[in-house]
Amino acid sequence: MADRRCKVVCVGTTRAGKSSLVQAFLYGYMSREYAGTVGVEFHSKTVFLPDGPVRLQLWDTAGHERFSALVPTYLKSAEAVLLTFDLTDRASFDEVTQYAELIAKHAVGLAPTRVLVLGNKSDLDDQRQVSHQEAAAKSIELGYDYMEVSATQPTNVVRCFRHLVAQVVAPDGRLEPTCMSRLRSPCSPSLISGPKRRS
Ligand SMILES: Nc1nc2c(ncn2[C@@H]2O[C@H](COP(=O)(O)OP(=O)(O)OP(=O)(O)O)[C@@H](O)[C@H]2O)c(=O)[nH]1
Ligand SMILES: [Mg+2]
Repeated sequence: MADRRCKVVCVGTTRAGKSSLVQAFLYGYMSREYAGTVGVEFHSKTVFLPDGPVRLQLWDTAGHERFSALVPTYLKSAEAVLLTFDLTDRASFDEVTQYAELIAKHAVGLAPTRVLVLGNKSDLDDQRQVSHQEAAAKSIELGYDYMEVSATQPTNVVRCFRHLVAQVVAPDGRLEPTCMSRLRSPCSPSLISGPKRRS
């Protein structure tokens, strides 16, 4: 049983793939059928880090605007945030700025290192509307880290959750050892780190 708990709030435009990423993380697969989240869904899973187990409490919020009033409530007690957009949908990337404003307003004092921007659906490279460089530059400008993921394949799914939790467990901004070694590997461009600011 893990003593340490970490509350992660998933935000982002509707259909960006938040619930699919959570499913892929929890079960290793996702359903292709779209079933929009109604309000918010809660899940939990223990992640084993070098410093010990951490019980992850995942709050998967609905991106549809009719539920937008709920998001601030969950951001208020977030210890970490996954901000997902769809790489094949320019409009969802444009909303990253609005979500960053929401985070700044409601997750008061949350260090930017505890926010990870995810460009999802990297498997649909031929339909991509946002380049890796542009998304990484925007994330760095906001002080956030950036990673490209695919819930379908899945690619980088476990890694993004582990990276985020490691930021909470080691708030000095250093990456957990497994991430450090991967940063030197050929897949390293998938994780771009923003400047390490403290709250
Ligand atoms: N090709 C591809 N499709 C994906 C991926 N992730 C999600 N999808 C599809 O995108 C659609 C939306 O996925 P959801 O996970 O329901 O999106 P959401 O962000 O939770 O949406 P809301 O609950 O409305 O906020 C579904 O049809 C998924 O099958 C991915 O990595 N690749
Ligand atoms: Mg959902």
